[in-house]
Amino acid sequence: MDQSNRYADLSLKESELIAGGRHILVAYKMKPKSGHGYLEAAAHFAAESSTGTNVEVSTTDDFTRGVDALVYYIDEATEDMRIAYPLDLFDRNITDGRMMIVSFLTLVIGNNQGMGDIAHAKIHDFYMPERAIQLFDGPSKDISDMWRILGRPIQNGGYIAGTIIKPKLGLRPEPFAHAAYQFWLGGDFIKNDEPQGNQTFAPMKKVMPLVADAMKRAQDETGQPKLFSANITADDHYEMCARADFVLETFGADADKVAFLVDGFVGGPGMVTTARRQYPNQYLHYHRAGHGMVTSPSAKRGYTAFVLAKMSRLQGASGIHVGTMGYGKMEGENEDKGIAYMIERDECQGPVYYQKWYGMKPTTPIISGGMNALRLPGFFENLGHGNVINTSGGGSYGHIDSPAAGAISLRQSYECWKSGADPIAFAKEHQEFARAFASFPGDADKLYPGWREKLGVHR
Ligand code: CAP
Ligand code: MG
Repeated sequence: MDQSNRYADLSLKESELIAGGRHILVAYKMKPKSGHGYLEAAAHFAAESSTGTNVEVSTTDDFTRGVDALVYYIDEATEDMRIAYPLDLFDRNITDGRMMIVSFLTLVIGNNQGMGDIAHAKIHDFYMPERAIQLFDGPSKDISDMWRILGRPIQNGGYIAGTIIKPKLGLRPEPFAHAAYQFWLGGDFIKNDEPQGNQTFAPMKKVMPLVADAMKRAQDETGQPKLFSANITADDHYEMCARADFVLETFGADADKVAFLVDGFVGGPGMVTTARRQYPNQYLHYHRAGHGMVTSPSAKRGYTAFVLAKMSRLQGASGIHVGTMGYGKMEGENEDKGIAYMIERDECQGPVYYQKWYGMKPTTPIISGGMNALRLPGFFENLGHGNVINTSGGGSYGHIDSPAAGAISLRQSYECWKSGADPIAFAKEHQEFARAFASFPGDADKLYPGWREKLGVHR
């Protein structure tokens, strides 16, 4: 059945839909299966994603038609399809009238992912009107809270040098806490690796008191505050809260220096929002393991990493991983810097839509995955600033001198870029940075050819 009379209106103007403020707009790359007309398939897609199904139902009335999602733009050649969703379609909390990401996902990327007449469809951008921005929680804490704790200016406070405890799994409580202590002697921020929780060989109740003690000792030793992002991910929100409460109690007077890490893609929006609402005083660290299954450029369904990050700001993530923009080990490209800009600015042009955030707090871009001191200068140059949290696991624990030297090499790398110095010249004056060349010779050969001669390293 061709539903394009009802679920498509190509005369609608995007600028007017935006000015009206009563629609959420979603831009897809959509391809119908062969034998299906583009507009017909698009209209069926909008029907399934809003009020309809594949046939007319007798229970439809005029009000129903008023909340239909409407296809307002198509370009078959580029697979572009844009749909306007009336705000009233979206589920609102009975407790406080607020919006929820789960309802957004259910409609805009729900049943339409399994339709028989659609070859594939993927969200590349979406636009939220001001009213919707008002109805999402947004972050309660942001990077300025971390800068404040670190004793830095709360604007432009700069690079936060972090790591992930490595090995990823297999450290028992004492070696785990020792690894943390060693990094903190040189760096600011440590996160649990996302699989680290309450394994039998490293029970949280044994590990966390030792980590809290390591933090105290490192603070005493260096005279600087330290930060720890504790993984509280769990299926059961009571379990998640039990972990969070235990961590806060354990860190005691240092609990303000604790962030909570939630593996939000595998855990889902409920987990993110529970953490956001139960612990508004803690920095919420959104880890996104698994996202590649939908966000990878090779995936033709789901949504992009840009969309994931944009949703995380609405949900209230204080920070989210945004990849390394082609400088690390995970998939990504230089142009992914647009992801960082969208979540950290108050207004920003996305791939399709210009989004205003109306004062919603920013979400920190967290840079992670195969990074080290040698790769960072190029990364900062591409991004144009260093107001990020970076976690370099291998890049710290792989430094040949020590994890503290690894941490210091990261900070020096930022200073090198910030001062506009030539990395080789800078290395001659900065021992830990120089030793990063010998620690990661493969990267050094690639990024700084001739480094051995220039630095006088002959082994
Ligand atoms: C990085 C990491 C992170 C990835 C996730 C890992 O370790 O801990 O989980 O960064 O990717 O397990 O690989 P290394 P993304 O620093 O040792 O590479 O940040 O893109 O979500
Ligand atoms: Mg990890």
